[in-house]
Amino acid sequence: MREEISAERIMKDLGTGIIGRSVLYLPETGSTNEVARAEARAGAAEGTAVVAGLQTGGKGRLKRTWRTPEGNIALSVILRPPKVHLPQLIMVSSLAVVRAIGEVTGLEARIKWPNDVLIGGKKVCGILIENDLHRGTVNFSVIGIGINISFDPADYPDIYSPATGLEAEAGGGISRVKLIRSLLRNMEKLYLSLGEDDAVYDDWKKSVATLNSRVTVSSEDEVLEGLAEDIGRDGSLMVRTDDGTLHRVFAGDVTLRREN
Ligand code: BT5
Repeated sequence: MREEISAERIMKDLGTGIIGRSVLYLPETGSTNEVARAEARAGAAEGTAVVAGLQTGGKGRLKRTWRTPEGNIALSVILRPPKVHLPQLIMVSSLAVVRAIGEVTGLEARIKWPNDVLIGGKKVCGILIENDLHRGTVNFSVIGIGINISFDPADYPDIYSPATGLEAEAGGGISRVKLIRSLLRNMEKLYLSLGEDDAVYDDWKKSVATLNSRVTVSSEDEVLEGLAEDIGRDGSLMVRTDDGTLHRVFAGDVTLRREN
């Protein structure tokens, strides 16, 4: 029997001050990011989380599709950060996913720059951050996180890179409620420590699997091939092409292929 998910079960004794102080649980929706954006526009408090048990119109980056069949997790959190913290939101969210997976399953997950979380080289989570700015200030950011729990990639032949789910990797059942609670707690801890020092950046960088490997980075106007040498505090990837030039690549408009 599938575990029951509810806002009450997610919020009970959660112990966070901001993230998850209000949770909206929808058994089924189009896209939690769309719901969260509407909630944010209507004035929802920072930290409000929208969780769905199934998405019918889940969004990836660059107008791609994200699959959330029943039994998986789609979650979006509304934040209202100062603009200087925007580049760190992907660090906060991807590292929080890595830590939550570690806590709940014991599995070691790694980050594929910019926005994927992998286990054993297979994608287990994708993150889509959407920012709403007005005249240089942030109205809100929506952090959308999709995690595969009970997911069989064979059902989706259109998924182009290797994918997996936590239950297949762990070899047993995973509590979605536990994972969501751990994720919200880890997000809060990391989010609140932004700006204090470089701890979030340093820890995130240690979890990025892309460094020191050869990569192909595709954007609309160019394809770069080279060595991923470093990652900046602004989240940009530094790629050294074979002619010796160092290129700084920003996440927004690129896809990345790791060459093995
Ligand atoms: C992402 O895009 O990986 C961001 C996914 C964000 C999903 C969350 S769920 C909660 C919130 N609400 C939303 O509507 N979205 C967010 P991208 O890097 O563009 O990767 C998309 C590609 O991953 C697709 O084109 C497929 O090839 C592949 N894909 C789709 N569903 C997948 C899945 N469940 N597991 C692994 N790969 C998948």
